[in-house]
Formats: sequence, C-alpha cells, structure tokens
Amino acid sequence: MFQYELLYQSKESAARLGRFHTPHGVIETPMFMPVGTQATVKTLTPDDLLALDAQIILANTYHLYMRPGHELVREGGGLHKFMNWPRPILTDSGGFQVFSLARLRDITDDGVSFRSHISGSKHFISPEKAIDIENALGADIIMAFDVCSPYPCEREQVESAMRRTHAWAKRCKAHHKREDQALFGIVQGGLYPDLRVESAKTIADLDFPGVGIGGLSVGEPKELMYESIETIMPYLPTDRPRYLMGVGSPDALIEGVFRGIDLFDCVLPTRIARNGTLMTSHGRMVIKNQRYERDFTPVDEECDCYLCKNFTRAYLRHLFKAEEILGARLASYHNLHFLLNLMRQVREAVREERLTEFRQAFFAKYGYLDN
Ligand code: PRF
Ligand code: ZN
Repeated sequence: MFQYELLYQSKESAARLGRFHTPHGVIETPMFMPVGTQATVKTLTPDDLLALDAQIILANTYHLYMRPGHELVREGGGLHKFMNWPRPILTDSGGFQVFSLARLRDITDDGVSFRSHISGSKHFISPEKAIDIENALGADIIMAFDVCSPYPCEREQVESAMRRTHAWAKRCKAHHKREDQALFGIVQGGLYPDLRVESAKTIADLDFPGVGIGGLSVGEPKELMYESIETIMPYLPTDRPRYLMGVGSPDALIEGVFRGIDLFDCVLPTRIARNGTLMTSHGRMVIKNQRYERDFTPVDEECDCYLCKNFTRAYLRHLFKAEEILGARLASYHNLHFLLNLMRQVREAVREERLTEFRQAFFAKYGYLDN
C-alpha cells in the first residue's frame, strides 16, 4: 500500500526521483510539504493548495490533541474529511512540539508529562498514546514519538535522548495497528557522527516504510547539518523515502536533495509570509521596506503565481502597512508557490542530470546567505 518507487538515481549526486504511494494519492519526490499545524495551512483554502499543486500537507498531533481533540476529529470522519483535504496528509508525532512549545514537566522512559501552552492543563503522552492520537487523526503518514535534543548539547544528553527515541520507536511500531497509515521512524543523535550512525542503523533495522531525520535545523550552522546528512545516508534504506524534518529554506532544500533527501516540511514560507517577507529568485524581499512604496512592478518578475501576475510591490506593501489580511494570504500563496515550483525545477534538474548546474545558477542569483 505504501510502496516507494525509485524512478531514478542520479549519478552526479545522491539525489533521486521517486513516487510514494498512499491511500490518498501519489507523492512525487523530492517534495516539499506545506505545514498546516492546526489542520489549516494558515490563510489558504484547500482549493488554493490544489491550485499550487501541493501533493501532501502536514498537521501536528500535539496541537490537534490539545484542540479540538483527536476524538472530535475522529468523530468528524478523520483529518481528511474534517479539513476537506483530499490528498495525502502527514502528522508529526508531537515529540518535537512538546519539547519546543509545552511547559515540560518530566520525561521518563514511560513518556512525557507537560502542561498545555494554551490552557496550562496537565497531560501525559507516551509512545502508545501518540500512536492512538495519530490513528484517530487518520493521516496517511504518521511519525514515531521521539526525543529531539537541543543544540548545543552534551553528548550524554544526546545519547540518552537517542536511546529513548529508539526504545519509543519500537513501542510505536508494536502499538500501530492501522494498515492504511504508514508509520515512519525518526533518526536522532544530534551532531555526534557515531551516535547518528548508530541511530540510522537502529531505525533502518526496524524496517519502517520511511525514515525521518530529526534533531537537525535546531540552531546549528547549516554546514554541520549537511555533514550530518552525509554521515547517515549510507546507512538508510534506498528503497524508502527519507524525510528531513523541519527544513524548508530554499538553499537547504537544494542541498538536502543533493544529499539524497526526498521529503521536507517547514513553517518557514508561510510564517515569514505573514510578517511580509517574500521568497524570490533574487533572495528574500521585505515588502514593508520604504523602497517599494512607489514600486509598481511584480514581487518577482519570474513568478507566475496569482500575486505576481495581478498585483504590484507597492500594493502588497500597502496591504502590510495597513495590516490588511489579504497581504498575509497573497504572500503565503506566493511563498508556497516559490518553494513548490523550486522543487519542480529541482526534480527536472535531477531527471536531466544537471542538478549541480542548477544549484550553481540558483545560488548565483538567490545569494549564498539565507536564514
Ligand atoms: N522530531 C520531530 N519533529 C520534528 C523534529 C524532530 O526532531 C524537527 C527537528 N528539525 C522538526 N520537526 N518529531
Ligand atoms: Zn509570485
């Protein structure tokens, strides 16, 4: 049911082209997944996302468990029906969100106790509970409950988080019952190469239909993230998708694909859109800048999205200055178009064995520094 078809393995890099089959359709890889934390990609309708040709979106177990509750979503027919999204969905397990958002109480081998970031109420999530919640939500791809260590972090702490992640991955696998959902394991191990390798081997041995790479893009220099990906790649199965979690800057997408990554997700395009930052072929544009006051040209002359075909920089700047919500919507639409289109170009470049050339041309124009 969850077959990954490897269509092409590049000779000039570790990049590859594939198709991942799910009950709600096929995902062409490499692919970027827009984030809909609370069962909505902020400001956009499912029709918008279909027009952008988003092939899969992500939702968060932690947020939906807190509000409206996984049982309510189940009652509403599952996430697809509840949010009216017909294509594949992936839910993150809540591991990462509990550590980054909730007021943490206690982590034990059993699970995590914490207080809600909304109401302050007390909760406990174990690997089994996380799977129960993800089973109720009903996404096509669900993630194991893991422990993501921060950066920087002492080796002992990274190692114990990794051991717990491995023990929990086994428990998640044993508890997961729905055959119409693919459970992906998650590799941890921080920036310690031997721990990363051990984690990659352990997760690969558990034979999940896909592998998440967690614990990266948590504040470390990008070069270290790239090295870490290179370190583990030889230990990951070639016949399963590899998902680099929480990474979505244009430069990191290209560098990730180059190193063999198939899936990415990140709030970055939609989050920066809401504060008026646009991703363009020439790098980031902060639309509120004075220089765009009388600029009656499109945001990106190379972009054929709804924003760029119909509106000017001056108008979009006006919307942001006036705090009109259409600004956030148009900017979100454009940024997702930019990333999804970038990935289309990347796939084509891989297919034609010219990713190295594409990467060079992209950076020459976009700039080498991005955050
Ligand atoms: N684990 C999970 N989700 C994540 C991460 C992780 O390590 C990251 C780290 N970049 C983003 N999202 N479960
Ligand atoms: Zn555009």
